[in-house]
Amino acid sequence: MRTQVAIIGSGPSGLLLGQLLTEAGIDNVILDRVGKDHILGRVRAGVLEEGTVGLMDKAKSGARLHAEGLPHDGFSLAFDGRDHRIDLHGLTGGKRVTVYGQTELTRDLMTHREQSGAPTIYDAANVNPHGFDGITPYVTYEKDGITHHIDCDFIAGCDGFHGVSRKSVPEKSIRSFEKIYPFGWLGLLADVPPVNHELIYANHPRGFALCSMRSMTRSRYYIQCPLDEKIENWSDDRFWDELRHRLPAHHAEALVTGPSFEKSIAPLRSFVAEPMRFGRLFLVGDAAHIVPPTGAKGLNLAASDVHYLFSGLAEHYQDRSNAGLDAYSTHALARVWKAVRFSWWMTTMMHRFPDTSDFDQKIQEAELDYLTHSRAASTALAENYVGLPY
Ligand code: RFL
Ligand code: PHB
Repeated sequence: MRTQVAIIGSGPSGLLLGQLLTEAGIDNVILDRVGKDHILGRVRAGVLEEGTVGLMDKAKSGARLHAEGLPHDGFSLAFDGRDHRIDLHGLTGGKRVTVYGQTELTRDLMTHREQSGAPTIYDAANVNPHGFDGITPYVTYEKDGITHHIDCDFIAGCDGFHGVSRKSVPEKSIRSFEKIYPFGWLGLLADVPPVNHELIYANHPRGFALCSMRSMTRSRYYIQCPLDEKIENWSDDRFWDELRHRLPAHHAEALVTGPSFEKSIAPLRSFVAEPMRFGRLFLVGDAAHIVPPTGAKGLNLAASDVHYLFSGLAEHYQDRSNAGLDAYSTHALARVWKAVRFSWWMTTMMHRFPDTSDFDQKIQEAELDYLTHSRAASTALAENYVGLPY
């Protein structure tokens, strides 16, 4: 088999890149080691920047997102028993975010890909990129006991943090930067109306909490937990009690509870691999970088990587110029590091760290007080939250 771009990974970055390429008349094949239902079963991101929404439109996959996504003009920071609203719309000159689940975005891209007839190979075992340091790269995979071979011009490594693409690069050619946080997030999904019409990020002496949603009838809640916490120790009742403790009283009283249908623990990490290009192999999204979810940036960074790579590939095929591809790593990393900084800062400001000294605690309180009372500081937060330009 031969294609122009072989894409490893059928998560949001692989699917979005694939759809943009297909719309531009550039052949591509997507390979994933698992099946469609497995991918759609992952509950992850919920907040989309305007740039991400724009890319979904460009990929002709944005119709349902516009019909069902919830535009949010602000969110609350809760601490000291009170709510402080960050007016995203007012502080950024009219920008907003859209609350729409990653699962739904992925489903829309998959549906559109099926309609366009572009090939996706699910349940492909032992996917491996080869020859990307030369001019004849190819990808091999196994399916039904047979080894297959796909010749291509370029390989896009969209295979997430645990994927094969980054690991295929010789160690001496790649540098990584990492920070592990001493806690995780315990998340729950339930078909109950959200406690507030906007998101609430709460800093409480018992730990961080986040009230998010997927629709006006489906809520997504998170609480900070120790890294060694076991999911089986958390009944729904225990989760709801703990969440109530961490919210200002008026929210705790308004909280509607019900049976959960998903509960999981995610560790928090910041990670960046540099560079993001190795000859004809490009790393995209979580394959190249991870951020803690506090700033809602992971999926949005995957989308901005896709923007830079798609522009470079379109330029290559349509204008016979490699300028965009040559600049991919530099352009993508400049935006990545700003989002890594923002996510680290939000995480540091909103969580309780096990080794916090009284001094550190006072600094955190002063920061929150400054942030919510200074228009300049709130603007910097809002500008980053709605997404830096690309
Ligand atoms: P994905 O989604 O991990 O997809 C990678 C795909 O590659 C496949 N794969 C392989 N295929 C073939 N061969 C191999 N060897 C392979 N290894 C892996 C996998 O099966 C998979 O299908 O990466 P991608 O596409 O780069 O997308 C990144 C996003 O998923 C991620 O950044 C976000 O979910 C992060 N994130 C959030 N981002 C936001 O922008 N806003 C949010 O509100 C937000 N909340 C979150 C989050 C992530 C969370 N968790 C659990 C990590 C909340 C949470 C709790
Ligand atoms: C979510 O809805 O899953 C979500 C929202 C905001 C975040 C992280 C996760 O910062």
